[in-house]
Amino acid sequence: MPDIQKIVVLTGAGISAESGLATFRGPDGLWEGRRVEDICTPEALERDRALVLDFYDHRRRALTQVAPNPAHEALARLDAEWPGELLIVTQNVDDLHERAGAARILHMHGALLSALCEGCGERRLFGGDMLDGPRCEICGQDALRPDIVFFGEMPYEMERIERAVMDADLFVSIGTSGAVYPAAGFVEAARHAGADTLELNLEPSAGSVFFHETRLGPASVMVPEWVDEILAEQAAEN
Ligand code: BJW
Ligand code: ZN
Repeated sequence: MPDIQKIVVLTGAGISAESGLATFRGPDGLWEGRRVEDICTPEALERDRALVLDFYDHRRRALTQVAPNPAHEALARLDAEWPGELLIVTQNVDDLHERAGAARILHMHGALLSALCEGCGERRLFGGDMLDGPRCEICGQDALRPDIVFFGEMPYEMERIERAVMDADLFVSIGTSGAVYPAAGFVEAARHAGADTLELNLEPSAGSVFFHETRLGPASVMVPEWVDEILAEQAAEN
């Protein structure tokens, strides 16, 4: 492998599947018969606010029943031990990367444990239920919604992510189907800018052809193997 300093890791629902959180587009997909594109929109929130708040209240409560798996733990180890630049960009709204100990992470699609006030725009840590829940602590309005990026909304921290992707020496995608943009386009951007690109997934994603290498298997096995490998290579070079 050429000299690698700057790594960007993109994670998706597949990394949390073995912790017991359902993916979106698999046979046991999260929306059971409904298309994610139909419920995860600002229009759905406007049409049936209670349904959407209740859906995310259930998901928030489910977080207490799950724990990080060896894939989250391996990325936290990479974060602790990698001496160069690292950015873990997760599309996931769970907090399993943080609970495993990762610090260099951002949630581009928002977070279940955060509330966004439609009245004043404030984002706050939030651990309870939103349906019949509290008012905004800042402006007092009854306007809290899940701090989740719906279809048609701009993902968080795009400037920072795009800069990291364009600068990366290595771009690694883990457990994502490559069905949702802009995340699905990161591999082409990184490769075009000169990065090595690696995919770790259960099956080839929609964008598999854009990766230099694809390794197929469960994240709990493939991610620790890759982290061991890259840390060993780094140690051998120094
Ligand atoms: C395992 C495993 C194991 C299983 N081990 N692997 C037409 C063309 C192109 C784009 C568009 C278009 N029309 C509209 C768009 C844009 C739209 C979009 O992409 N739509 C597509 C449907 C086409 N995107 C947007 O609207 C985004 N915003 C936007 O584009 O703003 C404008 C903009 C312009 C310019 C620059 C930047 C922005 C917003 C997207 C918001 C997505 N929100 C969601 C829901 C939020 C969270 C929630 O409710 O939980 O985010 S949708 C859902 O999909 C969720 C996920 O983060 C996201 C991606 O899913 P993911 O993680 O890939 O999961 P799966 O289930 O699809 O795949 C799991 C994978 O894991 C599979 O491959 C399995 O094989 C694998 N796996 N077990 C390893 N054990
Ligand atoms: Zn407010």
